[in-house]
Amino acid sequence: MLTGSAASDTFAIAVSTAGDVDGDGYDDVVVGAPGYGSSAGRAYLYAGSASGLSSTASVTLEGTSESRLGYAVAGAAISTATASAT
Ligand SMILES: [Ca+2]
Repeated sequence: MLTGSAASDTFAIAVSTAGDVDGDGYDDVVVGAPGYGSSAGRAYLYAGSASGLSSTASVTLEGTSESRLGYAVAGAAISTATASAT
């Protein structure tokens, strides 16, 4: 089970398959939590595997104040984010 860091995060208001971002052959999932940190927002990438989805985010992106990052997420967005995080 995946959970946000606080009730006000609105964790998982947006969830999308991200495709196979890390290229290991298993589809990964991106989850938005736009309410995180006084509406700065966060987006999390969870890696898929043979045993299922990881319960720990492999990538966490955080928005700036009031930006509500993660209000909507899609595979293309997290692919760009991953490229800048590596
Ligand atoms: Ca993958």
